[in-house]
Amino acid sequence: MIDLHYWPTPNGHKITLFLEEAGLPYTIRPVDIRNGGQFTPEFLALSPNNRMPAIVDHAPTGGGDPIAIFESGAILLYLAEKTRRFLPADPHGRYDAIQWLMWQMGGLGPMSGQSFHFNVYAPEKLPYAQDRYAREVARLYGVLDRRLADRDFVAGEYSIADMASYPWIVPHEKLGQDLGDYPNLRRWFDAIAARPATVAAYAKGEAVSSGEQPMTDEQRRVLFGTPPAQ
Ligand SMILES: N[C@@H](CCC(=O)N[C@@H](CS)C(=O)NCC(=O)O)C(=O)O
Repeated sequence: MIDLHYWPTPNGHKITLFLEEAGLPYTIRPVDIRNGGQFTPEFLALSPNNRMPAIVDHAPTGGGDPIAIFESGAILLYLAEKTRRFLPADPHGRYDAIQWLMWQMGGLGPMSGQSFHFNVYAPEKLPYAQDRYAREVARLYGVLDRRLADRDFVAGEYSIADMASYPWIVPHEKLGQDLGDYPNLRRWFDAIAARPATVAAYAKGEAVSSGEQPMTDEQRRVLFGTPPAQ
């Protein structure tokens, strides 16, 4: 019913987390971003920003033609509205979840992505960039830790706000962050990691691409340099 255009990165994991929790049938269509899968005309027709994830729902809510959606936050909202799950119905809870989803999309995700890049991928070590993003990620971890001080999940019940943030906390060690400094975040992280749907979602990712092999020069050019002509 749903095609998921996907590669096992944090933004990709967000969507498998939802689909596994909801038990929706889906087919993974791998987009190998190291080898240019995001630049094919077929994928760009779905996701003009040449970034995965994207979905095509062949049986959209209300019927009609298949619907294609890119941007992981928009996909999570769509799936939550389609299934009426993982997004509270009352306005207070609903906008709690939505504002923390936006917080992840605009803050935790991009800052962690830059921190990862300068810690792991950058061919030269740039202490200014590493420190700048490490400090910002630490600040965001602190925000999330305080939010979780008096509730199990970001918006009370487990929601799309948690599914959006969790995959970006997974690489905390590579970002030089210590969850021991954030006890509420640590408890939340361990609780989500133990959910059967989380285990299943990450196993799906392993089946698509196992682990991080060193990137070739050509793969670095594709992912971080000049893209092929579109
Ligand atoms: N804001 C986008 C970001 C998606 C994104 O950055 N995807 C990365 C992998 S995590 C990607 O497809 N990269 C391909 C490229 O940089 O060419 C979302 O949340 O969906």
